[in-house]
Amino acid sequence: MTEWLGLPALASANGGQIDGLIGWTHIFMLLLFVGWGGFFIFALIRFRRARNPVANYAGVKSHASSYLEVAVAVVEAVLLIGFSIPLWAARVDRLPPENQAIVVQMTAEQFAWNVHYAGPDGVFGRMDNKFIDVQDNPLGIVRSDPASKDDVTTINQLYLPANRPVIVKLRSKDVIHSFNLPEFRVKQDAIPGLTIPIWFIPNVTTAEMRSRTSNAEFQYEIACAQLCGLGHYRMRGFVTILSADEFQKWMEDKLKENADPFK
Ligand SMILES: [Cu+2]
Repeated sequence: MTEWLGLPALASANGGQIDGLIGWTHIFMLLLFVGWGGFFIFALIRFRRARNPVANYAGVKSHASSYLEVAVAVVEAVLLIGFSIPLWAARVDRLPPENQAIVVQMTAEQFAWNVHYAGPDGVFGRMDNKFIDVQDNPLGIVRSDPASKDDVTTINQLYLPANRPVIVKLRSKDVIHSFNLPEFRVKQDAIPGLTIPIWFIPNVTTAEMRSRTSNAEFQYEIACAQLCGLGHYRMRGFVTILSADEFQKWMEDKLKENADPFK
């Protein structure tokens, strides 16, 4: 219904609502543009100098323009109160329960995305800045913490299962970045000092999207949507949506890799 907007292909269960809101906003704004534009042209002709050589000190008596303005305000209030605020509340306030979701910590830094999974125990290992090592431990995970033993980390590669809520806990190590997944209609700033949760339900696997777009190289991307420094242009990650089984397998492979001291 919103193809005319030319948005990227939709790949999340919740994105349709956002597209709908964007569509309605465009329609209302188009109506406003045409309405006010028409009124402007009417005023130019109606009050032209040739017809009104002397200024009219009494001015307009009719209340038509006041009613019009009230109507515009009502439409805008409906957009805001009827659509935007409930959608915002649903997307931001009501997170799905963590035990039914896959929870990922995403830490932005100049200029990469650090992805952190809790592993089978579901508990993230502690992090401490004094253990940060740019090469080996960019998140400063405390290796002596038993909860960190099965943690899985990747850089710029976010793997997720399809059709399950994903909660991303967004952090930043340095400046403000913005986590943008265009196909999932997700965009949230990462603010240093804050952990901001966002959630979405991806419902089209990478393989499905590849066949749908007949592009064998199709990749979902993570874009940084805030100019965050000189390397901003290369702050680009990838999202791979797998089926539940494939994701399970990927996670097991990662755990094996972690356990292998000669990796
Ligand atoms: Cu950035």
